[in-house]
Amino acid sequence: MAILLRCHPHYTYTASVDVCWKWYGGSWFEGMATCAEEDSRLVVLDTVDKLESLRQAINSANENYYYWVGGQFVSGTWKWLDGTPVEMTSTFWGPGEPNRSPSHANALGWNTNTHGKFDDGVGNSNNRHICEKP
Ligand SMILES: [Ca+2]
Repeated sequence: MAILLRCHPHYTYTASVDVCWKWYGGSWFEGMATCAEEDSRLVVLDTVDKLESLRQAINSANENYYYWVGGQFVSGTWKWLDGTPVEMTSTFWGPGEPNRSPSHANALGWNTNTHGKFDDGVGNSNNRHICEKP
């Protein structure tokens, strides 16, 4: 009998939101490439449930860090990779964010070290990034 696995063996499964995910090190741009190589994408944290469930999983694993996620500042607005808008509320963004500092801070970061919410940053800086596999 075949055994079906929900996730690729190297990915973590967070059942509450049915997400397979894994972090790697590198820039936002490297994250785009790394995830694509694995037929995944930079994670889209577009619901409170997904944000909170993954934050708790990362916190439980003692892997709090500044992570790149799948959003960017395009044509004057913050968008997820699927083109939907990033909700511009304090539910998703840390205090004072996005501050576009420096002005080319066009990549969406997620600071699980501090407020557990979004913080824009410069995409070529090395942090961690999270891929999610559909
Ligand atoms: Ca910022």
